[in-house]
Amino acid sequence: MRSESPTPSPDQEKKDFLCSVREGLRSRPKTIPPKYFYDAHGSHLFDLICTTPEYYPTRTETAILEHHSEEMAEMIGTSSTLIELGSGSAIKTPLILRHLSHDAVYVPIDICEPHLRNSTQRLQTRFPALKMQPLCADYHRLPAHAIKHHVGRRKVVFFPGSTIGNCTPDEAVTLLKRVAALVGPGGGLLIGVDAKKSTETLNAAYNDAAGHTAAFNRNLLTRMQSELGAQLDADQFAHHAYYNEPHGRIEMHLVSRCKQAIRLDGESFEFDEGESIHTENSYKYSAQEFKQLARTAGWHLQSNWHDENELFNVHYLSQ
Ligand code: AVI
Repeated sequence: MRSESPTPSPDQEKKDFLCSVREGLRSRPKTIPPKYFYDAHGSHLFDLICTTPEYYPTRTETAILEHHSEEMAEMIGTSSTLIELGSGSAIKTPLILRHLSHDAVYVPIDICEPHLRNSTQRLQTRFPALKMQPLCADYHRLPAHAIKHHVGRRKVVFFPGSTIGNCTPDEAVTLLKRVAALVGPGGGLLIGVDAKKSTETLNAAYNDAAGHTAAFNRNLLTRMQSELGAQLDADQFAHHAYYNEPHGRIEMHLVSRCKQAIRLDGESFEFDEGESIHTENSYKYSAQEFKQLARTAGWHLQSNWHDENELFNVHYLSQ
């Protein structure tokens, strides 16, 4: 296992975080991009969310992969370079890796370095013959030439977990075009996409009884305090997540419980009682809607797998 490409320096990461938060709190409505959920603690909280009874996407997608991974690996090509975007704990990845041959290469890409290191080590122990080239990076900023040394090999991106749903549809098209440039002609994309379903099921999934999603959301405030020196009272912000049906998305917010201010880097950001920071969207797509979206980005649907209740889809796309 060797690590490619430089990790963004801690100074640069802090600057980016400060700029994004400052810009987001100046805008109306106030927003903070969801990528800042994923420091080591946030990544751990996300893993906990995935184990809750209410958060169906993880177990549903895992069951789909368990049943169909052999067929999926055949489509990927058993000697290909498999690139995983936002690999995180890479819990589902072994389901695919177990069918790849020894000359395949696995390239996990994640923004959280400790998470990337630990999960790659775990996978390397389990699949010692497989070449692994972890890359610590923000995949939204990845240039097309980021995956070097793979000339002549088929490249396929694995993007599970419906993370594409955290982009707006326009951003999703941009990202899908970027993925197309990354894998080049003949490349493929195996992607998990959460489907539209009842408001009740969706609202429960983002408001788990154990409170892991609330902690995940509020971790943003804790990060602002510890990393940026923001002065704020985290207890005075409430987790609020609901399905916005007209937009086909879950929205997550941090809602101010009172009139208050956050002080950050010499600036004061005022909040009215009930005013929110919009922290995440999670778009849901029917199989047909996603096929159409992917088409706009130049991808063609080759295969689709789903569970019997059609809660979740896994698509294989080619260019
Ligand atoms: C990573 N992403 C697909 C998750 C989702 O469902 O949108 C993030 C998440 N947010 C709250 N719970 C899970």
